[in-house]
Amino acid sequence: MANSRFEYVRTFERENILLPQTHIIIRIDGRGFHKFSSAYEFQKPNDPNALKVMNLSAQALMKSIPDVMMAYGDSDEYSFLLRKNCDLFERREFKLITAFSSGFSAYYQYYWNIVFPNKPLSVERLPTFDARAVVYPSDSIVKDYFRWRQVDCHINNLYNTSFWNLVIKGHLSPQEAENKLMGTVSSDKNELLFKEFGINYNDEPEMYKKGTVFIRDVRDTLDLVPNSDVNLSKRQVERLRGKLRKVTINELHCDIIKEEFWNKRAWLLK
Ligand code: DGT
Ligand code: MG
Ligand code: MG
Ligand code: MG
Ligand code: MG
Repeated sequence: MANSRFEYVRTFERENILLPQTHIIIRIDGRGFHKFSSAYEFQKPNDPNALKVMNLSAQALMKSIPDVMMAYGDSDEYSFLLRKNCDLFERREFKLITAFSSGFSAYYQYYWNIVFPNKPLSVERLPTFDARAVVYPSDSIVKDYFRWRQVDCHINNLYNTSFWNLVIKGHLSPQEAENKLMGTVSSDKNELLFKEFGINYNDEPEMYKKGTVFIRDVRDTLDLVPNSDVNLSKRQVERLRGKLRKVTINELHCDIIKEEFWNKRAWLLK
């Protein structure tokens, strides 16, 4: 672009460069999905097809950005873990979060039309997602981050499963169901589900209880991910990204709280 006397306006632009050699996690979350899910009549408490749209979108985004090593999601949210040393968009925060939120929103609309051919999206209520990026300085905090999201998934799912059984099968009003659950702990809800509705919470689908995990499974090519990118040329980094792009992405619905998950997949945090 030719220099012009207007060029100075560039000096007003600001970048936030995320700290190098730290783990970046980008979390996207559906905007106003409380209303969105009721407008499109999602099944309660979990709509398997709506979750499928979320999962297909997360997987597609992960495929298109080889620096994403892992994704975890439930409800209307997904968290994406970037390779520790990755230099995607020179780690510019705004570029990262806008790319993830717009990318995810585009995939969501694409897959919605495939999964719900009989529920066209209305221009008045389109699905969009916000995004935030956070850097975490240590492996243990990254693990705790994902544990936090999975515990949140569990607590919400147990509550929602109890709540909607009380309303749909127990014929309580939403207010009555809320009052009944007030002050209850997990064991109370497990007992209520079993005694009143014959539901053993443990038998609920794993995807609902644990959420969905996607991992880029470099198990067989462990040396693929270098300990540091510092000495890699631009070409070497591109070659690495090309190789990562080809690695299989596996879908899991497993416990990510126990140390075992992380011990088995040390490359995720490399
Ligand atoms: P936000 O994120 O501040 O823009 O507001 P919301 O309304 O998106 O709130 P959030 O993200 O805390 O909660 C997610 C909402 O989406 C929550 O009301 C439940 C709803 N939702 C997500 N997945 C399902 C589903 O599979 N079935 C049903 N019935 N609702 C769902
Ligand atoms: Mg929210
Ligand atoms: Mg939301
Ligand atoms: Mg949410
Ligand atoms: Mg441009």
